[in-house]
Amino acid sequence: MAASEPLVIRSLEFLGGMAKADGWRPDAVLPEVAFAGRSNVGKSSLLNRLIHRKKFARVSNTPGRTREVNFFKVNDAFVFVDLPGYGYARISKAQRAEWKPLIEGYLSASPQLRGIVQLLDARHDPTADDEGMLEFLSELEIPTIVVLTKIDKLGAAERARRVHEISVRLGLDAEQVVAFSAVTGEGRNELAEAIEQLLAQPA
Ligand SMILES: Nc1nc2c(ncn2[C@@H]2O[C@H](COP(=O)(O)OP(=O)(O)O)[C@@H](O)[C@H]2O)c(=O)[nH]1
Ligand SMILES: [Mg+2]
Repeated sequence: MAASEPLVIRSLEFLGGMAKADGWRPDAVLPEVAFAGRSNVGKSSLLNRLIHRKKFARVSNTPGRTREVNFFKVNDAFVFVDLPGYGYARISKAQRAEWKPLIEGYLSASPQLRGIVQLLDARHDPTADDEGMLEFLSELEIPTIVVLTKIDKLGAAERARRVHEISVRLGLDAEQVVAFSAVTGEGRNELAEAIEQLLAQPA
């Protein structure tokens, strides 16, 4: 029998969106893993690759939902949470200031959260917002997986250098950092295994 791939997705159900820091969210019953990153970092593309479904991005990219926290039940066993992308230069200052309280509101209302998948663009240094987010997660002692997206855009030498640089800069071991490409699928199974490990932890 062929080894099965990690995190096989059998079902995916959109549960709804949380629009305000103290707003509605689905009952926190199942274990949750949340996905964070600045706008355009490749979050929708990563989720499509991870889940082998287009539904995730279709819902999350619907106008009005892009600035919400969106909840998806997977395999009737756990919940993936798509956090709003932050730091997009073309949105207004007021909209820019919205994401932080909303993400904080989500984090404080989520006793079943097992960890965060934090996306960073492999080609760029972490932004001030990225560093703020990572600092915040580490203060709250939330287990965090760092994913470097769009790794296909770098050559072999460059990518090794970037993985090293970014892990040193963030004070992580290189094993805590997953190099990922939504184009080639590289890193999909490594990320899936890391998520399975997060989900297996107690709350
Ligand atoms: N080359 C390459 N392009 C990517 C990758 N992931 C995303 N992109 C591109 O980056 C842009 C933003 O991606 P998207 O998934 O919508 O980002 P989001 O705003 O974080 O959801 C799109 O033009 C994607 O095609 C990747 O792994 N490799
Ligand atoms: Mg998106």
